[in-house]
Amino acid sequence: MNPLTRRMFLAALTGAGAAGLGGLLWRQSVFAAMDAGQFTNRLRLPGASGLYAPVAAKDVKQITVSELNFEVLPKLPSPFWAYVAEVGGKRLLNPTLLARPGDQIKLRMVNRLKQPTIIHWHGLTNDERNDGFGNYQVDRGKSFDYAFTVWNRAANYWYHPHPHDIAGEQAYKGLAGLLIVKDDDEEKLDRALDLAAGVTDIPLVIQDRSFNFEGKLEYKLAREQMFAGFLGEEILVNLTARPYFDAARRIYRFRILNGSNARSYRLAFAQGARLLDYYLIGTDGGLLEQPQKLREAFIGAAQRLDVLLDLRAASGNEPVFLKSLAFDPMHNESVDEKTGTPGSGADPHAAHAGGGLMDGMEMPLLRINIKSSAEYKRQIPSQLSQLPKLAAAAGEPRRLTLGHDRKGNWNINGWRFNMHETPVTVRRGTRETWLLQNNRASMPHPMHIHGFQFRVLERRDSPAQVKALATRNNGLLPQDFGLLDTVLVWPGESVRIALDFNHPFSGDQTYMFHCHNLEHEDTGMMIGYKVAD
Ligand SMILES: [Cu+2]
Repeated sequence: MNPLTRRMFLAALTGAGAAGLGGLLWRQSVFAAMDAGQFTNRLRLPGASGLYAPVAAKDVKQITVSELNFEVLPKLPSPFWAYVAEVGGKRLLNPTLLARPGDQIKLRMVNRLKQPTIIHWHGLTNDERNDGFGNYQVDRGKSFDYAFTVWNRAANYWYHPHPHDIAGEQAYKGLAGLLIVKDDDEEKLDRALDLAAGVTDIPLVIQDRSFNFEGKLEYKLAREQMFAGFLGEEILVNLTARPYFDAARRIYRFRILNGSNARSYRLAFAQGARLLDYYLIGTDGGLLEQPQKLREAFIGAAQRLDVLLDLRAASGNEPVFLKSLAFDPMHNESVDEKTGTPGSGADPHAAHAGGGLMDGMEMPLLRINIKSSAEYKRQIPSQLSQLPKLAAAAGEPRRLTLGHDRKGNWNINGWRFNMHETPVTVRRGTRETWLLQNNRASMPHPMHIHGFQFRVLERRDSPAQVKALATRNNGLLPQDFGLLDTVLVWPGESVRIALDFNHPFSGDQTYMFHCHNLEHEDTGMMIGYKVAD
């Protein structure tokens, strides 16, 4: 981090401590920087080798989980952990694995870290062994062989570490890659819009990070961050700080992954004060049936939003910024203060201020420069794909309440993670409705289920900033029309989801259901659940 940025950061923190003005100070600083054109680092894009390089997943025989050096900030090498694959004489870091439904993936993970690890294939339907979670982690120097079929539909999946208690640190230090499954619908869209991977069809991995004075990645959790989750002081896109991207006046597809440990974003494309329309075309589980026109959307940790941005709607050549709009992640706090917050360390307000750059602050993420270009006449198709029919279960839902104890330990129904227990059992082939209820005094929790994708049926008691984006009377957001593996549940909110526990694996299978705020996961906001055969 350059000294100017550090000063701005300190100013923001001091402001927060003195009068709660940190947000304002930080915002002013960032926008001053933005005006001065400080988005001067070219956005990293997947190339033929190196970071995010695309490769057919079935051609990858080995992924070595490695410690290496990587210039996250320009010319400042930092210790960095990466999934390394050698394919066709090329060395790939956190490769973008490409597959089609039905592909067989067989690869060996070799752990060269000095601690245990395991890879979780986020969003994919796998048997428990191939799903990859803490019970299957392997020690340093050991390896683990995966062999599975891609059962899921085309979508943007991803892979990341899932060891016990240390997933947050491992993901933070660099371990995360995309797994993109494509099918005929995807190719139809490519043709309709003349999209090309890495050029006009671009992954955007959003992650917040902090750096020490040497520009090295720093993961230090203050006590408040054990509670709130890690919040970094710089937002990186594709591991690029203050990135820019030169674009033509045409339609772009952005496959957005929130790869942050804990932070949520309220994503918008802005030209000056004007927000541009964009189109949500897909979610965690792939394409929606129809594009949904929006101006903003929330994305919680681990979620994916697949969007189209039509830069023909931008005026002049003023740059467009992808930014996160301001929001209040803990809108019930004021009520909380009257009743008194529970226990030391469990004060959401303290947690709120403890991070580097507060959650919910308005900030620019990526500058898009509009360059003159050849005429482009394509239009977004009105029909994209077909989703599996939504089949909800009858009867009472299974209730899962998100809260914390007096010591500030997050839990689900009062349960904290115990690797020897599976407090929930469901039967293979059955359908269930789960009611995810977040306590009033809480944080937004991005709840992730392993093994299955689900549909959202209803949102109740959503905060006003969320309700304002609802498009139907059961409170559903545009992204709730798609298949999801992670859903953001706001303080005080109740979200009903429909699950279909139908899968092709015989025998009992154990999976995880947890908060994807990785510090929450690591400190126990996770349960095992069993799919009984
Ligand atoms: Cu959480």
